Amino acid sequence: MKASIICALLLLSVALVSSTPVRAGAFVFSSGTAPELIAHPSTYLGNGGDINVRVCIAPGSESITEMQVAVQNSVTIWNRQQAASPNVFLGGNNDIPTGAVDFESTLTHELGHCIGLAHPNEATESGLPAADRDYTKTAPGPNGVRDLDPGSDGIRGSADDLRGDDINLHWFNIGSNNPFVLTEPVDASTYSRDLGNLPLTDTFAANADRTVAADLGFPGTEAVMQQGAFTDEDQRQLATDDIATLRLGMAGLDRSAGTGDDYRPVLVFDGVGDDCDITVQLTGTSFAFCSIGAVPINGNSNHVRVTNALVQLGSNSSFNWHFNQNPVVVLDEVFFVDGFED
Ligand SMILES: [Ca+2]
Ligand SMILES: [Ca+2]
Ligand SMILES: [Ca+2]
Ligand SMILES: [Ca+2]
Ligand SMILES: [Zn+2]
Repeated sequence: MKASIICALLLLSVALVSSTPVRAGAFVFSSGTAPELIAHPSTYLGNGGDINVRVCIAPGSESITEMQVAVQNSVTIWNRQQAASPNVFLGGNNDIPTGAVDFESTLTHELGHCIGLAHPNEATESGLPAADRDYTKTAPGPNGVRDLDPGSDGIRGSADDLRGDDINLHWFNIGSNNPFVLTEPVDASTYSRDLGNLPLTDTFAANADRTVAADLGFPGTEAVMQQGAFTDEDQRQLATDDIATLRLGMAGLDRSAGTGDDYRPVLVFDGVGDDCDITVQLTGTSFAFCSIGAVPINGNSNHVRVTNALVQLGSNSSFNWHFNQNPVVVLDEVFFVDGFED
């Protein structure tokens, strides 16, 4: 039996957007009062092109030497934007010792938070019991509670869920409501969180959870941003939902792909230091913890950029981390074909 462990996502503040802490959506800081909010990496100021996002290891971290390859791999994986299916490898299908937790898989999830992505599921911040956390990310809506009915297929988070007045926060592709298929161009003409844009037979946005994936014909696949890690689990490659959400942000402030404000985040590993956009530290007793703030871009309350991102993963004495030492291949060509080829 695998033990499930979960990361915490601490949203420190959004200056001028909300004076109180808000819950995460498919984009961090989206909420029932700001469901359309899109969060961008810290260095996006509304101008198009490549934007560098520097990633450092904190000088006071444990295991600085051991984590170098894994940190660089996570950086490469986000830059590469290549979806894999399957992308979940358990037990004998990975290089992780039994009982160990994969540092690289966990860090890749955390880096997603640092560049604006939230959990696509009703994660711990929903307050729901573990069994219900595979439902699609929402705000409770007017009745103040999350309405949870898995529908006739019995699968939580699938397209036939009945969610009452819950406010959907998960962006879905308008044509298919399938988080494991990418619809081009990725922008607000093809992706929506308005349930009125669902296919006629669907009642809610489908989540990118592994059970839903298997039901849709993509076994062994799950969004990296889905909360919940297991021992002896390799989830080092992104799924389509991760990339679609990131690319929706990359369409820029006008939410239209192919215009001048489009950008591409380029994460840059900058060694050991404390002046980076994202700092990674191994310390403490919490499993994995990501704290971020955000500020509006150009006074636009529906677009924020993440600030001061700090990732803390728990100490080796509390967690049995496995540090991957095999560099992933950098495929430069996929970066530049048609701008944003996946
Ligand atoms: Ca293993
Ligand atoms: Ca269902
Ligand atoms: Ca509700
Ligand atoms: Ca644009
Ligand atoms: Zn998380």
